[in-house]
Amino acid sequence: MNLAIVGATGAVGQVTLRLIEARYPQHRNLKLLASKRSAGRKMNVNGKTFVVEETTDDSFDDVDIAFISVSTEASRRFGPVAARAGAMVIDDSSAFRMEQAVPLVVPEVNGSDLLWHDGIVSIPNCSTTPLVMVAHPLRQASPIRRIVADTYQSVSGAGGAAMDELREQTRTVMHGGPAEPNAQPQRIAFNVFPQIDGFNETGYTVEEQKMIDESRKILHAPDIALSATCVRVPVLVSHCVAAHLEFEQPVSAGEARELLSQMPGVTVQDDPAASVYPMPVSAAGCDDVFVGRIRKDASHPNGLAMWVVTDNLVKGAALNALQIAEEAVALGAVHGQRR
Ligand code: A2P
Ligand code: 11C
Repeated sequence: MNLAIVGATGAVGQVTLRLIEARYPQHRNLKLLASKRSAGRKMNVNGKTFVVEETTDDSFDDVDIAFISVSTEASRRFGPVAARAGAMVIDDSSAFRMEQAVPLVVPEVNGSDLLWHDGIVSIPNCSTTPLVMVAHPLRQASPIRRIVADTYQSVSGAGGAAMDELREQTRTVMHGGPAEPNAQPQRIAFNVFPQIDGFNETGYTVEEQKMIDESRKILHAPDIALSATCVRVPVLVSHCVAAHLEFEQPVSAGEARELLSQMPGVTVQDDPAASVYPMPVSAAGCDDVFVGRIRKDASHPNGLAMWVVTDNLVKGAALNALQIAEEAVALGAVHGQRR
């Protein structure tokens, strides 16, 4: 298969290349694409030197699968172009996620939705994926009525420039200097702020509304009541979610631990007496969604509370995209309904 990585120089693109080396060490049929700024830059993947090319309308001839991790604007421009050229597009932006003809896929949850794609498949927002990865197996115990999810999101969700800004601001503040925000709406060093993306007229941010809409679509559960508060924290990699789930019937913490430990891609880390629970520093670089602090929700007889952490660049983005490609190959669905 010929694979194109659009945004190969970005935070997610770099992780995609590392995962390609780990999962397909012989694969060299790659095209590395980015903006004009990076054209000509050389990058080594699987022992071969590739020259990064500017993404243009002609970039996708002979491409079987295009992984796109750029801005929403650039996805809107190049996604349809790549799909028309015959590539299966796996897009990491919010550009197409809520379109009816576009499956929004976490393979462990709704992989069979790949059977009806029409050229473009979206991957969810990196804070939605960990939430549905834990909600899905718990539905075996009882249907979910309501979810309240509060996130603690690392700066890498906002891209490489925001990561540089956290490093730089931290150094500056430590030396008594000012901390002017540039890549983010507020100072991030030694601070947290409850704004990721812009605000809707409802008072929710776009990021919070994505968690609500995307979770319902992936879980095929339009009636689940959902609320989210998304917060940026001064962490480089990994997003955390404090999740409160209300079920139709009571579900015990033990039952939840059992179901979660059987879910592919989920690891239970839950031994509070030994201070064992998931954290960004231990999840960073790992494939799985980690869950701990699983307990009865003191505010509701049918509720459970838990703490969920995942590497937002890995399962939150690059790994999920590669797993979609693998699942599409296994289902014979790379070309979707187009042919
Ligand atoms: P470039 O490095 O050339 O700017 P991040 O999420 O870390 O900010 O990375 C964004 C990625 O999207 C980078 O690889 C960036 O390339 C790429 N990108 C941004 N705008 C475009 C565009 N118009 N066409 C193609 N790639 C783009
Ligand atoms: C963040 N979750 O942490 C966002 C980035 O719709 O894919 C991902 C935005 C998206 O800033």
